[in-house]
Amino acid sequence: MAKLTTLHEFIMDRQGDFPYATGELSRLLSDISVASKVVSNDVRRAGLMDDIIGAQGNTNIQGEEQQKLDVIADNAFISVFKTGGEVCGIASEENDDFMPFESEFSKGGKYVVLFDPLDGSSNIDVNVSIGTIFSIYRRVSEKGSPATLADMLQEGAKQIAAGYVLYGSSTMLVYTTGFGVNGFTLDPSIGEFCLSHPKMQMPTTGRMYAMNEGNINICDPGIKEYIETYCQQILEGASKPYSGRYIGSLVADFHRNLIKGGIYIYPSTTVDPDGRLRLLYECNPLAFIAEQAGGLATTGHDRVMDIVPKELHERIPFFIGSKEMVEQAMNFLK
Ligand code: AFP
Repeated sequence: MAKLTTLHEFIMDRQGDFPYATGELSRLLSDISVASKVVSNDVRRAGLMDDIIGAQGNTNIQGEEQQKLDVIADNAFISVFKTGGEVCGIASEENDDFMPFESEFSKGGKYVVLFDPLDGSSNIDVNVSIGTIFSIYRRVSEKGSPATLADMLQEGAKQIAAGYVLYGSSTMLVYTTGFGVNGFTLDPSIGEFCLSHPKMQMPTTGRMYAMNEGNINICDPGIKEYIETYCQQILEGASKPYSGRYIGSLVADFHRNLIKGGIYIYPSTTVDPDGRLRLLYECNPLAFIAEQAGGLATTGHDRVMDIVPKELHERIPFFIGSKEMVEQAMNFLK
């Protein structure tokens, strides 16, 4: 068997991509991998443990019912960020406000992390793939002081790194630091993420579309037209229409499209006029990965990573995936 490259080895080898690197980003990425192994372990045995599965009994700021695993995952990540020393504050989908870390040790950290600890958590009880999505920015506030809201509200184009962990048929960590996208599969026998998907590229087009089509009559009619014209017809040279594939876990739908080609659409609707997905925790990190892999992420009109965020839990309409497919869909909205 060929020697496997572990995530840790890979991160260390890549430190040279940043000429003045001090190793903090490398340590932060390693910390994320540690927390994700803890969460993966809990996800894998959720069905057996009453203290892991089911609703927590609270709703989060989004008005969504929090699952016990949402809270467990949130705490696992916050705990590694608080104790690592590289991060001066975080914002998470599960918390109303951002969290500046108060210790002297953390105040010296130069990064902030914004994350969705468990995306697709309504799928937990039915054993369908879920994931963690994260985004790392360099702080804009002065080092040595607590993190501020301005540290959190930066355009996606300023991300230093972004990634996700998919708790699927295997656990995978996929990330970028702006030098391409690489994917690592957790080998449970050695407890290490190992490089399994080097230099990931999203096909420029694909044959799968993901949308909650229950919303088809409450969104821009251009979307229905796009789906009827491109996705549900037998196009020239094809033997059948595209396949509709909607998991309801963005991270899982995105991962499939990253590998096989496809488009994910969550437009604004009359029920959610700003869309449903969160700019800071879901859209920006996946947009960074998509672009690094040759894909595209827009609101249907504008590039996601150019949006200047106005608030922490801001939502946007989201079109992400294979470049040609996203461009085609956008043409119907003009
Ligand atoms: P949850 O994390 O609250 O389950 O939300 C999942 C999500 O943000 C995204 O992962 C899904 O694609 C989308 O929402 C599902 O929304 P619908 O249930 O409206 O289709």
